[in-house]
Amino acid sequence: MTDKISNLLAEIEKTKIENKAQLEELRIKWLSKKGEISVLFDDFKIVPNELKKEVGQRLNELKIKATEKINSVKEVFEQQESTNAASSLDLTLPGIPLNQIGSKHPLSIVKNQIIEIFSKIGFTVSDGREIENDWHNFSALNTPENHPARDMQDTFYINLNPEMVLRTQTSSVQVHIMESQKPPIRTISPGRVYRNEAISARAHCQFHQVEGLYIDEQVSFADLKQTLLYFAKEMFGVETEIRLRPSYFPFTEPSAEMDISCTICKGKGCNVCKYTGWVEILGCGMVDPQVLINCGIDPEKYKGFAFGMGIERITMLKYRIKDLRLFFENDVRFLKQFTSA
Ligand code: 2U9
Repeated sequence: MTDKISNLLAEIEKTKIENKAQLEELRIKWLSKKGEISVLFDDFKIVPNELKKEVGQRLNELKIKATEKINSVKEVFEQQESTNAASSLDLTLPGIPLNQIGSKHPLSIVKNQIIEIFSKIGFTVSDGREIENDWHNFSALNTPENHPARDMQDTFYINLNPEMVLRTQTSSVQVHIMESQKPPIRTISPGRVYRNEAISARAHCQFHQVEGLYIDEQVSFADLKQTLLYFAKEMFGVETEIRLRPSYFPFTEPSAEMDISCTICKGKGCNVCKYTGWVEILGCGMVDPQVLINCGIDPEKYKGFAFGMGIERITMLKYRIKDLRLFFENDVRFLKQFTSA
């Protein structure tokens, strides 16, 4: 028995393990349940009592040596593997493409289109604040103290300062421009506005507008009409027709609402145009001389036209979206339909 132990110890010490397969082979040979060391432990039962202590110690020593050899070689192989993997990693390779790419929000797509259309005919883009004072949001725009738009039911007032509101129209941006710049002024102001409305498929407490303003020495209603015809054809297709209906706004005189020929039925009549052949898309008019005076511009010298549209309305018409709430819910099933746009 002691000879067998000595021979196996010598074998363990001198054996060179070259690869993982050989390592596994030797682990089974030496240390498995039916391996050579287990067989020796089984034979230990028949060792005479007076030798049990010495043989037992040698047997334990053998088992420890075999286990240490197997574990240390295993560790070396594992280290070699991880350095090989690291050195074969090419960090300059392009990334793996993801299937789920992001998409532009439909309101951004349409807003950018509107900006592009007007920038082709010389309109700049003006940005402004969303929290505005009473003067820029209402008074300068000829909206009197008792006007229903100023009502708490329609406008969000800032609790700490009743002079301040969440802007209800982006024309407030253009009041700032008129106060600080000399005509000619040709600008559009896209942006978010707020109104105290109950949320439904057709109304929301926040939406987006593009308001336009052109002020120069000789600006006429004909210029307004031609500009808006150009816009309608660019936005909805060359075959699109427009019509203007008289209307009223505190900041323009005369004022009008503009319809386009229904893009869905081409004027024949459908449920989108309520069988009229026409769909309203914006409001417009000649800037009221009092608004020019309010902003420090001489109405004897300068005239101007202005228009305003809701981006949601244009987007709903373009993409046949029936519920305004979809724009604000961030539902991926809705948004991913605009991936290619
Ligand atoms: C200045 C003076 C006048 C902008 C205009 C409208 C008519 C209009 C609405 C369309 C749908 C708002 O989003 S909506 O509810 N807008 O009908 N907006 S004229 O008039 C201006 C702008 C700036 C200094």
